[in-house]
Amino acid sequence: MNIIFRRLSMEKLHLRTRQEVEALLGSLSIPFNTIEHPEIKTVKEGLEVCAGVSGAFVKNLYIKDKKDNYYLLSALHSTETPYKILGKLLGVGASGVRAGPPEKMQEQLLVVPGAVNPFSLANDHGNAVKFLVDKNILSVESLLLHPMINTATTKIATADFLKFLTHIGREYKVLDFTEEKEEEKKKEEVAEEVNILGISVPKESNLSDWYSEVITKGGMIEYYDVSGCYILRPWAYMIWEEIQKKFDGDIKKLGVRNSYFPMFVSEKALSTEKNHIEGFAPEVAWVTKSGNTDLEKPIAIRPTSETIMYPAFSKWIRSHRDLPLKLNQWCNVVRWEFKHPTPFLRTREFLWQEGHTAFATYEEAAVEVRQILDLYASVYEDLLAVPVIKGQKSELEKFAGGFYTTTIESFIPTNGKAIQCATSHCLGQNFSNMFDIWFEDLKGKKQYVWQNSWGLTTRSIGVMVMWHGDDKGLVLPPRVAATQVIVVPIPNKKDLNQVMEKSREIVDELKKLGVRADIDERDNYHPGWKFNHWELMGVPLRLEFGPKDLQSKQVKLVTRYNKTVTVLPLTELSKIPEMLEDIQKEMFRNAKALIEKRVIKATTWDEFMKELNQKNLILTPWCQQNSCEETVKKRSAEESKLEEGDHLTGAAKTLCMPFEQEPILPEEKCFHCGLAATRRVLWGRSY
Ligand code: 86X
Repeated sequence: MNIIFRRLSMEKLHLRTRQEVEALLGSLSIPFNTIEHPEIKTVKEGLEVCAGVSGAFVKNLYIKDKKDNYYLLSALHSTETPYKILGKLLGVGASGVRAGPPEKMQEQLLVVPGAVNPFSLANDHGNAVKFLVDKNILSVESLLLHPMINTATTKIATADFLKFLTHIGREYKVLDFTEEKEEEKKKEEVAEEVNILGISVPKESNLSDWYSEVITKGGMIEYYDVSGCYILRPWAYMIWEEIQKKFDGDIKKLGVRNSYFPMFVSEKALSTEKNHIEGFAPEVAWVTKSGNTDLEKPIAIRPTSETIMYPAFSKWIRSHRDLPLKLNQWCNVVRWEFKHPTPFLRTREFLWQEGHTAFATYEEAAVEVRQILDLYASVYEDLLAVPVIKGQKSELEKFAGGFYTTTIESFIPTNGKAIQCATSHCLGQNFSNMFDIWFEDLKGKKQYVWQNSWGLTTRSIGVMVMWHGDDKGLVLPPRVAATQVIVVPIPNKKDLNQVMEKSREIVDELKKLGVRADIDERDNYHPGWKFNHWELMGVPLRLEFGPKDLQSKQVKLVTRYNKTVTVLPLTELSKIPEMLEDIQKEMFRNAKALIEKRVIKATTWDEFMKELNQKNLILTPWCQQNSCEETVKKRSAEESKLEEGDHLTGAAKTLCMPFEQEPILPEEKCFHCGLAATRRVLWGRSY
């Protein structure tokens, strides 16, 4: 055989005809059997003429890839061999291969279209055409091949065909189409799921539908079968934990301690403070039964805990040495509202902290009111990157049971609605009088305590989503994101292990740098699917790492909020914490610039209504009269153009009198009633 091979290679063997093919097979002692038939042009016709012959009909494809490599593929007629999969198997990508030009084929293989066959490889002396073999071929007994012409078919044992290949000095590559197809199918199914998973409603076109999609598909909320109640999934709860961590630490520095009071309240305790309860009564949820038996007295579920905590305050406070008393609790409360519920923003049960403090003097209480308000502003601005406006509530909008209410207010740029973010009340001595909370001062005189209360709820998470989310899903500010950097390896077959290993190393290094980093190693999803998924989830930074990055020792970073792409050398991963901080600051800076543009000054009713309908907040000089405020509410509702699909109430109300404002000049008048202005007040339609 050695001798024959050498002779053939020296003489440059050519197989142009059936006779030459058969002669070669004969010289190699390979048994074969050729049948003649009319010219066949397609595999289908081939199958018909060979119907009676045992052996597998082979289809042959002449192919070229984008790098100008040429291939001959021999596959079982029943194997699906789409170019898309072929391209992937060859490592040139799904669109990397196509049919080779017929002229080139004739030149290289000396065979005409329609008669392509693997015997023709004998004519390609320089191995310009690489030979690809469908794995399925290797498991059949015998093959049916054209002996250079398509008016005949030769049956030859598969083992003998391989012997032929050895003889002509041919190597071949085995391709497994079936396995690749399965994987492809899986990925296509998943790709379809991306469409289902992706956000289908643009934020601008329907904010409330967009919001529902973002919070459910972004993994924050699961809907529940009690109206107004929602499941907070870990992706949302972890944000709450970040808020808790910061605020809890901050108030502990002020000497506040945590405690826990029961969630149930007797009717008697609840109605101790009449002013306080009056307007709220319809919202109180009651437990009236245990099993089938009516309770002797129904008990209420806390809507807030003044009436639960203050009887205890009364017992605990005796002398000035018991003051200040500063308690906080993290808990749930229930308010059975009948307005349209929205996850986070208006829910029947929600999580919050409620701080309740008691002081000997008004001055101490007043200082704390503002300290707490600053801490609230910091939660919103420094953690959630949501800009807020600090100020004092009008008499009509303040907590009725209290002395005065300070608040932080923000708004939702997309619909222009204002939203109350947190409140810090000075309760004065109203509650201490009702609940009998007093101490003996240094002169032995009975003094009622000065009290504050303050609360921040899970609404904050919803406001953050509304501000920063976009048409691709959530956008989480780095400081609250459960995952700050998601590493997506982009492996190819060749470098699979190296790419995965290095990706894991990158995650470890980031973790050491204090970054909350994670890797998406799932092998049943495309990198493209993963990109969409993590964009939906709002992860601030995506780190892509593939074979090219492996080579050039770098990573690709994509910033979620503005889609910026950065290439970073592997040696500079330590810059990522800074990058995250920059993202945080920039998200806030942008948001702040936006709200500043949307707070418009007005001095006349017409300007006021125009800006209101432009979805802006309006700052006006104001007389601070309840009656004036009531009229503005009514008039603005009547004159409002209600936009369809929006739940705008139409009416404008006061949000707060911002602490930061230009002084009122002596001649300034109320924008509405014309009386002397005393303060500037911020107005808006609100949630
Ligand atoms: C007002 C006042 C205050 C402690 C806070 O804003 C911060 C934390 N509480 C809460 N408020 C109620 O007093 C109230 C009472 C009843 Cl009975 C109700 F059903 C609903 C309520 N909503 C608010």
